Formats: sequence, structure tokens, C-alpha cells
Amino acid sequence: MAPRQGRYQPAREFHVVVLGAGGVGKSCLTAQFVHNEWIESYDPTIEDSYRAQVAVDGRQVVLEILDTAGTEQFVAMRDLYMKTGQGFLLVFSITSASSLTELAGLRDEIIRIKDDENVPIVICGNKADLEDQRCVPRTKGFSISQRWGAPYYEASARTKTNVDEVFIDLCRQMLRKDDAGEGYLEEDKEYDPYSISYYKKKRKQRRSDRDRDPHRPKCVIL
Ligand SMILES: Nc1nc2c(ncn2[C@@H]2O[C@H](COP(=O)(O)OP(=O)(O)OP(=O)(O)O)[C@@H](O)[C@H]2O)c(=O)[nH]1
Ligand SMILES: [Mg+2]
Repeated sequence: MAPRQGRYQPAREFHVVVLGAGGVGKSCLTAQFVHNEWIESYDPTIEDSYRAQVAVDGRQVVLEILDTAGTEQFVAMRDLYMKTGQGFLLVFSITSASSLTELAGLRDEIIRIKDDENVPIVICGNKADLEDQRCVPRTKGFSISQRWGAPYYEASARTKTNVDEVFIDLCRQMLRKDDAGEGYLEEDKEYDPYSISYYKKKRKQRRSDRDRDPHRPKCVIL
């Protein structure tokens, strides 16, 4: 690992969870990002994990990527991986309106389980190469992105369009969050681990910091 500005910077390690309905392309996006390969066949996932190392703005990041099952059958495992996940890639297919609808429930669950409205999330409208089969207008993805405060990318695992970009965006969000810390610092004079109002105040503060952030989520289209 190269030292940066004369200082040794260890690689940061983050847990990423790829979520979305069955068949939207979660495994294909992951395979393109991790192995640069395109998978034509459909083999429903139970659960797979991958490790990948990437350089983000000159910093080394190691990702532990959990490729989850789109089928409801394995919902019981969700709580656990939502707890461990630090960044979430919410995938739908632009050819399926219901796959987008499903994401709302997943996002609610993430926020509830992590008890944090500022969890790093990227919304990914996959299969953008199938424009002639599009069922979800770009504007719909954009308005959800605005509402959730999470960036929206249209991607194609088939043509490897915006695949690296979605993972890199997630890395940037996780790095930013990690650099900023959670704000629950012992040095903080008001710190009280048993006070609900303390946590509420901190959450409000984080929200207004996010609003002032010049790197606020954006909508990326092809
Ligand atoms: N045209 C096109 N097909 C895609 C794309 N991404 C995935 N597919 C196809 O869609 C099918 C399902 O892809 P998967 O990546 O296995 O879907 P998944 O979301 O992992 O599905 P589950 O594991 O069942 O949740 C496969 O046949 C892929 O070849 C894409 O960007 N464009
Ligand atoms: Mg899969």
C-alpha cells in the first residue's frame, strides 16, 4: 500500500449489502464489479460474499460485498446482514415497475434496523441496455432519489455501464461517514449514552450537516 502524504494509511474495510427483488441483476452487477465478467444465465442466489479492493480518491478500500437473495424465502437472514452492513446498494430493474416498489420496504427496514436515516445508500436502476423494455421512467428514479436523499444511477451489468460508479459512490459515502464519525464522542461535553434526547439532537445535527454537504446525492443517468 502506498503511503499518502508521508503517512501510512491502512485500507478501510466496509461491509456492503446488495439488495433488491429476484432477477434484477444483483449478482451480475457484483460479478462485473469484482471479476469483470458477464453472466448470461440466471441462477438465483441464496447468499454469496465477495471481497474486493479498490482505490477511491487515492485511498485503499476493502469491500466485503454480500450478494443477497431476491426471494422472500430468506427474509430471516435480513436483520443480521442489515445490522452488519455499512453501505447498501438497492437494485431494481428498469424493466420492472414492481422491482422499484419493493425497494421502499427494504429501505424502511434498513433505517429501522440501523436506527439511522443517513445510512449510505445508492439506488441502482439496472438493465438500462433494455431501453425498449423500460417500464420505469428516469424521472421516477430521480424523484425517489430526491425523496430518499440517495444518489440514483441507471446501470447495465451487461454493458458494464455505471457498474464501478455505483460501488465507488457507496465507498465515498461510507468513507465520509467514517471520517466524520458518528458524533457520539466521549469528549463531547453533552455525551450521555442513556439520553434519548442526546441521540435525537445528534441525528438532527447530522441531517443539517448532510444538507450543507456539497457532495450531496445526485442523480446520474446514462
Ligand atoms: N439485459 C440485461 N440482462 C441482465 C442485466 N443484469 C442481469 N441480467 C440478466 O438477468 C438475469 C438475472 O440476473 P441476476 O444477476 O442473477 O439477478 P439477481 O438479482 O442476482 O437474482 P436473485 O439472485 O434471484 O435475487 C440473468 O439472466 C442476467 O443475465 C443487465 O444489465 N442487462
Ligand atoms: Mg443473485
